[in-house]
Amino acid sequence: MARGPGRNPPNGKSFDGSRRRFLGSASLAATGAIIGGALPLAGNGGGIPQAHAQAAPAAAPAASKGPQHLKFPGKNEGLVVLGERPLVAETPESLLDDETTPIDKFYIRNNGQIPEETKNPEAWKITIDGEVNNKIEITLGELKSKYKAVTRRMVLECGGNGRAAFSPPARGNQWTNGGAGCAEWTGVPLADLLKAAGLKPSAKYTAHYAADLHLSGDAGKPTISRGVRIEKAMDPNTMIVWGMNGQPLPNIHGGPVRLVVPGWAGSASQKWLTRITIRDREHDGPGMTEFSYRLAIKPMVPGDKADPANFRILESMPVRSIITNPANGAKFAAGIKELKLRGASWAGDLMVRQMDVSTDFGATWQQARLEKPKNKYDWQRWTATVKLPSDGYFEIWARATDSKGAMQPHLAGFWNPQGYGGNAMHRIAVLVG
Ligand SMILES: Nc1nc2c(c(=O)[nH]1)N[C@H]1C(S)=C(S)[C@@H](COP(=O)(O)O)O[C@H]1N2
Ligand SMILES: [Mo]
Repeated sequence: MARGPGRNPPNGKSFDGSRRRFLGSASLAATGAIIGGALPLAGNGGGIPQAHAQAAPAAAPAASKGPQHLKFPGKNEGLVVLGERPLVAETPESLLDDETTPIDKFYIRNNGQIPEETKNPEAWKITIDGEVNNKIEITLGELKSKYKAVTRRMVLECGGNGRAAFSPPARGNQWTNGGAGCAEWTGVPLADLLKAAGLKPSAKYTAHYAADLHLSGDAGKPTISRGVRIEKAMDPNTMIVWGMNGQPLPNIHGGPVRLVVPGWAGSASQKWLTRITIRDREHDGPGMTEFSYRLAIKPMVPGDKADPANFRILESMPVRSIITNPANGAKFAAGIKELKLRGASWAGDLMVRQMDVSTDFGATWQQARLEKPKNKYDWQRWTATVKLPSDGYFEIWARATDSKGAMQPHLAGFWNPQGYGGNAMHRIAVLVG
């Protein structure tokens, strides 16, 4: 098969990721040092510890062994491996406690093979073609010298984040809430390049291509190729980036250069970016069709056979919040009467307008203190101090409400075969005394 229209010869060679092992020892999991899996959460099917309940689908035979921790150069061993080939790892909520997610704690999502790191990042080429007046071919070095760089702190979130809460289980990586992170991205607005290229009136949609090889090794098959409506591509927050937290963008996160399309499913944020083709219609690359990154228009019966005609593309991600401290399963000395909580919240293209917490299974709620974002698409950190009436077992529940009034539900609703849009409240269990 010939290479797809937008596919450059890869700038870097790929190697077969299957020859590497990314699993660390299970010892961390066993000690419960990072995630306290030892305390059960109430009401989720007979007191199964949450970590196990979430890994229950048949697709995850490792469930009984507990979380499998990541072993990867430069990465925190608290990350949990959801898949080895392709490599996918999520960040437990308690590791998302930093204002800016450090690179070592940032989640990893690959669909294909991980390319070998390029030896000459400045010579990396990006092409912009399709429905433009002037096709652009630019190296990363030229991009850095010709355009004005900006830095913004923005959330990147996998479209499937929250999927593990669906019942019956939905197909795909069983993300809990850890398919998200918030980093400082440095690069140029994609709009600046599109303006230089000159969009034709027919320009409707983008199509993104990259250098990572398909798992099959077939160079003619894009691993994943998604796109966005031209309005989103022209949003000044949609960026081509080469810097992450002040460092050169690491290879595992798509270095030397990637897209960041904030607020929308992370799959639009093409890593190892080589080409953007402007199309006169919705893109149809791998990841765009049937049930991929799509939600049911007319809500369907959970688990039923789905009809592709009833699906529309997922764009903005739903409102979500996490408790980042304490960790699920934390134990406290007897007699403490209050608990300080910290967390994060975000809402796709929207803002979070209110954050609430409960210590009594949602019978009563208390408003948390919500911080302002640094810039649009930054997450909003929150804090709260809750009183505990006695020693014993408590659950802390957290829920965010977005700027249009939508609040996180108790359950992952609006079931769809690949489990998008699941934004159930985050719950942790704690034990006092
Ligand atoms: N080239 C390429 N880009 C990609 C992917 C991929 O497999 N290949 N995965 C996408 C998905 S599904 C997500 S959620 C984000 C993950 O980015 P990260 O690994 O830096 O966290 O990258 C996106 N960009
Ligand atoms: Mo993703």
